[in-house]
Parts: sequence; C-alpha cells; structure tokens
Amino acid sequence: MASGLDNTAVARVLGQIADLLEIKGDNTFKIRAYRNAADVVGHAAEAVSGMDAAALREWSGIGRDLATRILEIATTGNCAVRQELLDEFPVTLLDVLALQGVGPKTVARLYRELGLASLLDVEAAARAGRIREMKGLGAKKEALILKALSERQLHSGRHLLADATRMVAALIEWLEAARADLEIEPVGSLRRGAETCGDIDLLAVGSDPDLLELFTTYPQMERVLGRGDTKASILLGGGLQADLRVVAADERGAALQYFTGSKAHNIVLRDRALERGWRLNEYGLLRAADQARLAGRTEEEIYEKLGLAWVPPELRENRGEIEAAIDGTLPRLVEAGDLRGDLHVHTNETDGRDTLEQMAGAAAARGLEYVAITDHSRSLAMTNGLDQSRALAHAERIRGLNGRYKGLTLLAGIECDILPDGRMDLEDDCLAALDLVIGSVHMSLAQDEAEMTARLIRAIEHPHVDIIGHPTNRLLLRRPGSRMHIEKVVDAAAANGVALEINSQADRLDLSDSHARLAKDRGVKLVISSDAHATSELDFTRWGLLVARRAWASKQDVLNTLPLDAFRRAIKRGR
Ligand code: DGT
Ligand code: CA
Ligand code: CA
Ligand code: ZN
Repeated sequence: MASGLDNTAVARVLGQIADLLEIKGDNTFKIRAYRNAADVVGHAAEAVSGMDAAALREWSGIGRDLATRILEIATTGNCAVRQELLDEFPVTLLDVLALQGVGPKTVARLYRELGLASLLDVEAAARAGRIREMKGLGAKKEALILKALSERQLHSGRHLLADATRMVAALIEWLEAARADLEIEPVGSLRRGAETCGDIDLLAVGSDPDLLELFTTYPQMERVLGRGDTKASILLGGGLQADLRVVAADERGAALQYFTGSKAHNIVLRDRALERGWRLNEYGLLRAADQARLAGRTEEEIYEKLGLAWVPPELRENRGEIEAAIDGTLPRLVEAGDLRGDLHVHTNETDGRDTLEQMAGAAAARGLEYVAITDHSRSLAMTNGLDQSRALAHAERIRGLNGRYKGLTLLAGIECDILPDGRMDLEDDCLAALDLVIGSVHMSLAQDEAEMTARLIRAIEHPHVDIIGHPTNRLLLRRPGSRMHIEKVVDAAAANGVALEINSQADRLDLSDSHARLAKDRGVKLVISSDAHATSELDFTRWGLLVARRAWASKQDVLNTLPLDAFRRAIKRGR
C-alpha cells in the first residue's frame, strides 16, 4: 500500500499552516480556509492520500488550490506554502503557540516586539517581568504564561496513546511494505495500553542487519538518534522517539516480556526468578548455576515456569496482578467484541459534525445493536445546546428512525449539563421522557473539592440521571481533573445505581484506569462510550476499552456489553 500521510497528520500540517499564517497576520479568509480544511480532513472517513484533487474538491470549503496543497502534504509531508512560512519564522514559535492559553496574536507580538522565538526565550522574559510591561498583556497574562510553562514541564515528552498508536501503525505499515515476512510488534507502554507514552518501543524477530538500516530511512521521521547492531532509534514527528530492537527467534518471548514492562512488574518477576536460583532478563530465563536456558521462546513459557498464569499486558503494573496470576484469579477482561452499544454520541443538532442519519448509519455499519444519541443541553450555548422543546423534538426524530437501520436500535438520550449547584440543566419531565440521560459537568470546573463533590452527588441522586459522563473532566497532558472526593462520588453512584462513564476521547480517558478500578471494586457499573462527534469517532471506543481492561474490568462490569433489553433493565430508569 502507498504510505501517504494519514488524515490526522495531514490535518496537523494544515493547522500548522493556519497558525503560521495567523502569526504572520495574513488574510483572515485564508487562515479560516486552512482551519476548515484541517477540520474537514481530520474528520473525514476516507484517507486523503488515496484520493485525487477532483474528489477532494467535493468536500465543503476545499477549492482547487487547497486540494493541490492537501495532496502535496499527503504525499510529501510538506508543501511549498508551509516551507515558505517556516523559512520566514523559526519553527520553535509553534512550541510557544502550543502553550495553553497562548494564541497566535500573542505569539506574533512576543516575537515581533520582544524577539521571543522559543519557549526558553519566553520563559526568561516572563521571569524577568518583561511580558507584563507589554500593552494589552499585563501581569495576568504573564502569570498565565508561566503557569502554562510549568504544566508543560510536567508533561513534556509524553504523548497520547492514540497519537503514538497512529504513528507506529504508519511506521509498521511502511516497514512491512518493504519486508513481506517481517515479524514486528509494539512493546513498552504502548502494548500495555497506557494512557500516554514516553516513547515507542518496537520488537522485531530476526537477524536481518538491513532492517535497522531500513528503519533509519523512514521518510516520515525527523532524524536518526542512533544505530547499533541490535537497536536503532529515530525521532518521529512531534518529538516522539521510536526504538527498534531486533532479537533472535528463541529469545523473542523473553524480549517481549522484558520490553513490555512495566518496570515495576518486571522487578517482581525477576525477584521471583532469583528466589528459585534463576535469572530473568531480556534474553531468557536462565539457571544461575550453569546458565542453562529454562525458557525464552514465548512469554507464556516464562510465566508458566515462574508458576504464574500469563498476564495480559494491560495488567502489568504491579497492582496485584502477580498475586492473582499465582492464585489463578486473574479476571477475564472485557474485549472489543463484547461491546454491543455506544451510549454517548453527538450529531450536528448540537456540536457534532455529522447528521443523525449519518451517525446512525455508521453505527449500524459497525454492527452496533444500539446507540444512544446524546446531544448537549441548553446551557452549553456554544454547542447550540438543546432546550426542552428541541430536546423532545430531537428525541422524536431519533425514535422515528428506528426500523430503518438493520439490527440497530436508536435510543433518544441527552448529555445534560450538571449546573454549578448540581441541578440539571433541563426539567425533570423532559429528562423522564427520554431513554437515557448522561449528566456531565462542562463549566465551573475550578470549584473546590467540597462543592464539586456535592455537585456530582446531587446529580447522581437525581431520579432521571443514568450515567455520569467524563466524571473528572481531566484533559490528558493539558489539565488535571477537577478536585473532588472521588470515593464519595463512587459510593454515591453505587448507592443510586448510576453508571460511570469511561469516555473514550483520546485526550479524556475519563474515568482513568485507577478510578475505573476503584468504581468497579465498589460495585459501580461502567460504560465505555465514544463521545463521537463524527462518524469516524465511533471507533474511539478502542481507547476506552483499554482503560476498562487496565481497570481489571470484565464483561459483566460494563453495561454496554448487555443485549438491549437487559441494558434497558440495568440502567437506573429501567429498575
Ligand atoms: P514510557 O516509555 O515511559 O511510556 O514507558 P515504558 O514502560 O515503555 O518504558 P521504557 O520505554 O523506558 O522501557 C520499556 C520497557 O523496558 C519497560 O516497560 C520495562 C523495560 N525496562 C526498561 N528499563 C528497565 C529496567 O531498568 N529494569 C527492568 N526490569 N525493566 C526495564
Ligand atoms: Ca516506551
Ligand atoms: Ca524506550
Ligand atoms: Zn461532554
């Protein structure tokens, strides 16, 4: 297969062009055209790299010039317009732009007026109090910039699992196109399904010296970091490093086990080996006395020799999985094929991109048995949220579609805002008339712990709230969750039969794995929801599924694994 850039990568370049044009102070229509193109490409179901200019021009807002640029980007990763902008401005301005709360206008002023071109420049100037002296920025903006800088420090170097997965998939596809019989797989945090990755670890079997060479010529990388006889490292876009290790076939299991980690899990295994007079490392399980090989070809035989059941990678965090593997009490984890419904889906009636019919069609095409359409409520004015009468009319349209999509039942739901005092954004009789109500917090996120806890508990106690959506409102690598007493919230959910959502948006994954495990342990049911705002986003549940697995969840812990009738009986309003 041709290995053009995928849509997300193309969209990122288009967005970058828009950012640079904005820093430059270029024509607003042009800027908007690039932003729109980034949005359209980023959400398209079809890969632009396989399309031609004529097909691209069918999309809204894509004219001849843009179509040409998009194709240029998809094939080369760059285009003339971007290159000219990068020749004009230092590329490090984009790092400044990526700071939370710092827009292109500010970046342009910092650059033009103070000559600040990088994060280091900006930090030095902010510390010296030079930014507060700028007209229109002031001390408040300066403090905000310093805060954004320190939060960046906190997260620097980590990447969302979805981004890392996308980049690694493109890389593997490219390698496999050149080596038909290549055996290669991700290990490290990526294989464990961790919410963020520090770097990508890849493991290949064989002794092909050319493979490492090939790896270091990957066209979509920034540069080579190093190459030895068994390992090479490259820097992919966005500062993400990828390490490839090549191992012999009879050591594959040992290497797989070792490099999957986590380090904490490995240390316990290694100690267990030591207690038996053995050594465990990336080459195998060996008898210390005479170096005889006891295991190493497969992971299973290593765990077996050590007296353990094979541990699914998602559980390898030394959070009790070793004890469970000894006792034979590891859970049977929920699987992708267990999911029968999606319970959090938006349409263009509020802030979704696609129509109700398109979302329903896409859900049916994925073989879902039921999908709850849950658009926003009125308080979220920027999403064109629904008031009572629109919510009821929308519900009627949703139910009116039932029978049209084979095998799929549409549920008329809503994602109703939880107001700052814990009341719901819509009247009780409206919520009662729907099939499913998600209560979500979107505003006043900075409340103190007591207020936020009381707010959520009040929503949980509401008679018509079935699910709490993205309960903590964290954004990975951007902001921590709201302060709350999570155990009290979980206990209230258990007491009221309210399910807690694992929101599958890649930057939310909210609940987190540890919070979801806490909920499960206290008898709360989970739901794994896409929160899709476009048809392609229905696939996001793969990320939420990993969180559920890392939370030790089995099928019976997750409500949307139930057949529709049982699901209806299991939610609060069904009982
Ligand atoms: P990351 O990259 O920060 O998301 O997390 P990992 O888990 O991918 O960590 P990484 O890339 O540093 O190392 C990959 C695996 O290699 C790690 O999960 C376990 C193994 N490993 C690395 N260093 C050590 C070590 O010092 N001792 C042991 N036992 N294992 C190690
Ligand atoms: Ca890693
Ligand atoms: Ca690594
Ligand atoms: Zn929401």
